[in-house]
Amino acid sequence: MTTFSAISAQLEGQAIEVPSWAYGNSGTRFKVFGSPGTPRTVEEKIADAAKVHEFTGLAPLVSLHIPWDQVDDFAALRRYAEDLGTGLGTINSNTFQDDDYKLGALTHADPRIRQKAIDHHFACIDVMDQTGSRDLKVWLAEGTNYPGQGDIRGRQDRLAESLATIYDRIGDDQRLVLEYKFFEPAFYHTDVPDWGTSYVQVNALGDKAYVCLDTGHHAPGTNIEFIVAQLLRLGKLGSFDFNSRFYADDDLIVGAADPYQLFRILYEVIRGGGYGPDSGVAFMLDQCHNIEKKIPGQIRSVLNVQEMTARALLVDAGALDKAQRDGDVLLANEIFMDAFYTDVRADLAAWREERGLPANPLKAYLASGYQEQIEADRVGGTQAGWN
Ligand code: PSV
Ligand code: MN
Repeated sequence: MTTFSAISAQLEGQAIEVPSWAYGNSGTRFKVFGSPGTPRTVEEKIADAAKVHEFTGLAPLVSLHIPWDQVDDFAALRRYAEDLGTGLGTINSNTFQDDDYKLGALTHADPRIRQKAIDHHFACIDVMDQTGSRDLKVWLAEGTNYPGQGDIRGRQDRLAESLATIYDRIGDDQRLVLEYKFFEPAFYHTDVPDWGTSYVQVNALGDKAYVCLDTGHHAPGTNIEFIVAQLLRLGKLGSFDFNSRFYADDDLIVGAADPYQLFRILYEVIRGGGYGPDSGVAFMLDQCHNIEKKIPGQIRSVLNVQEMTARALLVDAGALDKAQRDGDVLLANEIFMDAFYTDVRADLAAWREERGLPANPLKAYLASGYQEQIEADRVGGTQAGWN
């Protein structure tokens, strides 16, 4: 099997974007729990995100959601983030919290509402110009609840037209990534339910449009690594939203529900050329921490991705290829499982120390006093959440 020292250089430069909304309060449709120390402002969210990077060296960018993270001066926000040792990453549009969008946004039958949604995306591109962000991530809460409610075909056509209008505004160094989700909030049909639909739509747009794969947005049992392999093969895997699901879009800590699935996904990423300095794939978390502390939750998440990346890099590609060609089913599977079962935690701890990072980032964060400090300082104001 490949040794850790043979792959350790490949762990250099790994970057996992963290979502600003992970630091705010969130919950289920039953209850949103507040928690001491929760940020009240975008700046406080960024300060918390910067801690994740400080202790792990893995999270150099914070992804923003507009309008949740709307500020008057995004250039100043960028400087603020950079002063804290982090940066601003993907900009997420939001067309799912306005009454006008009840029956759709980019797919709506009413041209006024479609234009309003397009204008929102133009505003997001203006933000990107100031933050220096590369990616505009579009997730649409659009679809219908009842058969006959909407014209499924017409909605696809309107979606294509709206996306093309937005895409025309995307700058030369920018990209549009279209996220899919198989259900929720619409339950009968969803306008971008799967990777195929996202692929068809972005392929029609051009070279600067890609698919975003959110790991929580598939039916149970879906072979997500197959989708990864296919999209990389097609040159259209733009980004990941990492999280874990047990039942639906649970948005739990990545690698918590099924570390082996995360390993398999990362193996296909590496196999398909999606990992490393030349890859255009953006790795992002899209998670919420409803009951656990948020900053430690994010630290645990990026460490889970790092750990499974290291294990996936350990797969002996040459030996695996030979076993596959020889038709040696059991040996091929054993080579794969050997890497998955390898405990890399001690090696990663040493690897971090060599780079001036704490061997155990979670423990170091908890001992740093930052959590106690924000819990004492952040009194009053309105805690951030999905608003
Ligand atoms: C939708 O479920 C989603 O995955 C999209 O990425 C949204 O932008 C995000 O969640 C909001 O948390
Ligand atoms: Mn997502």
